[in-house]
Formats: sequence, structure tokens, C-alpha cells
Amino acid sequence: MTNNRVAVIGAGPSGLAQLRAFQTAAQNGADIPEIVCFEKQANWGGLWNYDWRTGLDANGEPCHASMYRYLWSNGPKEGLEFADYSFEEHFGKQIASYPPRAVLFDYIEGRVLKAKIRDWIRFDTAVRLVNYNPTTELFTVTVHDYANDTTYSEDFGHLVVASGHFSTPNVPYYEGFEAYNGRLLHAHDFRDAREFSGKDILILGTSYSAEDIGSQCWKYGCKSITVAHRTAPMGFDWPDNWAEVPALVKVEGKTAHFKDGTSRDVDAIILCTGYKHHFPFLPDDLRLKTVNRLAASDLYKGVAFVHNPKVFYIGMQDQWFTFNMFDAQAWWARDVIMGKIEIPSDKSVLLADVQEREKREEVSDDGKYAIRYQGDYVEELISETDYPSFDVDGACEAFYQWKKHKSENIMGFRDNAYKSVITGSMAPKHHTPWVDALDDTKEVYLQN
Ligand code: FAD
Ligand code: NA7
Repeated sequence: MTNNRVAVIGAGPSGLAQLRAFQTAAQNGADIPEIVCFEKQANWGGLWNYDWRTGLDANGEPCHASMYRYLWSNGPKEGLEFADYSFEEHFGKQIASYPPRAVLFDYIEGRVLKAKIRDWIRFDTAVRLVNYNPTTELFTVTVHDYANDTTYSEDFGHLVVASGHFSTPNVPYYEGFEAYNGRLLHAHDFRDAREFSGKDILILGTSYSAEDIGSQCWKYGCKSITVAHRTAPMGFDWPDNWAEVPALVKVEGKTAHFKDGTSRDVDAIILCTGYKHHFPFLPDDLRLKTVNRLAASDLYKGVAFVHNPKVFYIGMQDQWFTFNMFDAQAWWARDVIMGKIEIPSDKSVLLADVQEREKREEVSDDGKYAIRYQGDYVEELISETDYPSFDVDGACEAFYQWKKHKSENIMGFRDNAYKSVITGSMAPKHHTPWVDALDDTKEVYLQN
């Protein structure tokens, strides 16, 4: 008898998208395979499930959480809205465009509570190892069940890896780090900007984490922010106590020395130096090796692993689109597993697909081009499944506006509002400017 059970690793937005995709098919009368989702944390939501811990989690596993207190969406919610579950459906009204983490967690959870799929997830269960047997064509998944403190293995016909890729920090070394007389941490371990109130901080990196953690520290009263760039400065119109400087060369005591010969004393160094795709539970023949880019390596249609197309990776790209892109991928993977979409048997066709995506990404490093590129990708996938079609052009437009608003006012861009591409209604302006909104609770945010 064929084993068509499906193992899903991770119950973050990507894993939940996979569960929701199958549940929708079942709701529409399809005969779906058994789905088992393994989640190492005690709750779902992935990064949106806040954890105050750093280092190891309650079970001694590497702490997955990289999100911090007071985090508000760094892009407009109109770019990530689920096509099958609008913000209005969840909250009973339209809400402002840059919700804090707790609000987005609530939204993510609302869809899966409605779908009643919690029973498909085995919580507190970390995947330790996966093996593929080419003779039986089965994956043996070995897990640690922390609730019962046992390990066990089960066989599956397909594997969906949805374990995220913004959790294992990329931590570079600079001369003098070992003797630095201040607080030195990676963004993954950053939890509360108030810790840095009154301090001079140095940030390495120039991407989302650098921009947002710096902005948070500024908002909650740090004394000064210095951002060192390895490649190019971010170039926003920063507040007066914010400086962008060339790359860090070394640290002596509390003094940071930069490439242009200047130096400054800093109380803390926050490494906003990105993350690694890290799958310690996968053997060489199943493990994705890619950098953080739009055309992730070795994934046919950005989803099926070219070296074994019974393995699907959800959400492994660098992300402009998030929740709705994970949905598009999950619906597509579901239809492959259920035999509705056929993956070409000739591996060279799969490799050519990957190469074409890489080449097209490399045409330009302009942000607008990248947004359109990922928008086209989302459109391509949803055109092949029954995922509800939505106005992807409108979502791209929200992202273009967001970029424009950031360049106009980096500390004020979250005060703007955009139109939902799912319901067509305009978001209200938030009741309090972001710089003054120190309370990020759901109750306060929803007081519109
Ligand atoms: P994750 O959310 O990382 O979930 C992966 C899940 O897999 C976790 O629950 C984890 O516990 C589980 N897991 C991992 N390993 C195992 C294992 N071995 N066994 C069992 N379970 C395992 N996106 C936005 O759209 N807007 C934002 O504002 C935004 N802000 C962000 C801010 C930060 C600081 C970071 C790091 C990311 C942000 N993102 C944002 C992007 C974020 O990656 C996505 O929104 C989303 O969380 C990705 O979902 P995922 O399910 O792919 O991964
Ligand atoms: P990103 O977007 O991967 O950016 C990583 C940054 O780190 C980028 O600016 C890099 O600079 C910089 N980097 C990497 N290595 C080094 C070293 N060795 N020295 C100095 N700077 C370095 O990661 P983020 O954490 O900002 O964002 C990830 C997600 O989290 C994102 O989706 C958000 O939604 C939140 P480079 O340009 O390569 O010189």
C-alpha cells in the first residue's frame, strides 16, 4: 500500500499555510492524505509567537524566537493579507496598516482556529533527523517528544520543510570582540529596546533588522545610534543622534574603530548581520543550501527540491511578500502531493527552471524590480491552483508606496494607511503616531 502521509516541519505561518491548504481541499470534498505537523515550540505562530527567552528554549532546544517587544510590522499589512481570510473578517472592522506583533499573531491564529486544524500539530516535538529510503520511497522522521520525553520515528510519503530561516544567527567576528567591555549581542537575542535607554549603541548591518532595531532603540530613548556598513549606508534622513559610518575594523575596550580612521566609544554592539538557512535535522541529500535571495537555490517553482521533488520547502526566499506567498506555495505543494500538478521527471527541466529564476532576479538590484519579481512569482503559483486570486498589482503598489513613505520619513512611515487588496476598503490612520505609541498591546492598537 502506498504511504501518502505528509510530514510538515514547523507550525509558523508557512507550516500553517500548508495545513490550511489541505484543510480547504478536505472542506471542498477532496480525499486528503493524513497530515502530521511537528512543532518544537508549545504553540503555533513561528516567529510571531513571542518568547522572552534567549539561547535555549524551555526544552533545551535552540530558542527559535527572533522577534522582540514593541515590534510592529515592518511592511504594510495590505501586502501580506490572506486572500481567504481578510483582516476585516478577523477583527470585524478594517484596522490600521502596520500592526504590532501581537495583532498579527492574533490574525494568523484566527484563520487556523476557524479551520480547526490544531489537532494536526504535535507541539513540543522537535524533529531530530529525517532519512529518505530510495527503495521504499519513504521518509523516516525521527522526533523528540518533550511532553513525554521520548523519541520515536514514523514514515511519510512526502516531506514539507517549513522551519523558517530567520532563526539561526549569522555572527561575524571582528578583532577585539572577545575583550569588548560592553554588551555584545546578535539581533536574534534582542528583546527589549528599553535595555538600551541612555546608551550609545553601535549596529552592524544595513537591512531590516538594523533599521528597525535602531529605530526602536531611538524611540525608547537610547543616547545615540551609530550604524556601520560593510557595503553601503541605508541613507535615510535619520534623527540627529543617528550616524552612519563605514565598516567596523576592530574594537579596543569600549572603543569601536571604523574603516575611515574614526572611532567612538559605545556601550553596546548589536549585530544585525542576518541569518543562516540551517536545517540540522536534514541529511546532505535533502538539505537546502542557499543564501537569502528571491530565487532560492535548488527549488523548482521556488518550492520543490530539485534533488528529491517529494520534498517541499515553504517560505525559504528572501521576503517582500510573506503570508500570501507562503499560501501560494503551500496550495501548489498540496496539488503536487494530491496529483493535480505534475512535476517534470527530467531533472534538467527542474534545474533550468531554477536557473531562469536566478537570472531574472539578477537583472536588477532595484527594490521596485524585486517587489514586482516576487509579485509575479506569487501570481504564477496562484494561477496554477484554486488559491483565491487577489489583486497582486495592488499589493505591489502598497509596497511601492511603503518604500516611498520610508524615504520621506523613516520614523513616520508607519503613520500611513493603504487599501486592502482583498476587500477593497481603506485602512484607517492609526490613532497615535508611531513615535509616540509606546504601548504595543492589541487592546491599545485596536482602539481606532
Ligand atoms: P517561522 O515563523 O520561523 O516558523 C518556523 C517554525 O518551525 C517555528 O515555529 C519553529 O519553532 C519551527 N521549527 C523549527 N525547527 C524545528 C524542528 N527541528 N522541529 C520542529 N519544529 C521546528 N514578515 C512580515 O510579513 N512582516 C514583518 O513585519 C516581519 N517582521 C519580521 C521581524 C523579524 C525580527 C524577523 C526575524 C522576521 C520578520 N518577518 C516579517 C518575516 C518572517 O520570517 C515571516 O513573517 C514568517 O514568520 C515566516 O514564517 P515561517 O513559518 O516560514 O517561519
Ligand atoms: P538581512 O536582510 O539578511 O541583512 C543582513 C545584513 O547584515 C546586511 O545588511 C549585510 O550587509 C549585513 N552583514 C552580513 N554579514 C556582515 C558582516 N560580516 N559584517 C557587517 N555586516 C554584515 O537580515 P535582517 O536580519 O536585516 O533581516 C532578516 C529578516 O528579519 C527580514 O525579512 C525582516 O523582515 C526581519 P551587506 O549588505 O551584505 O554588506
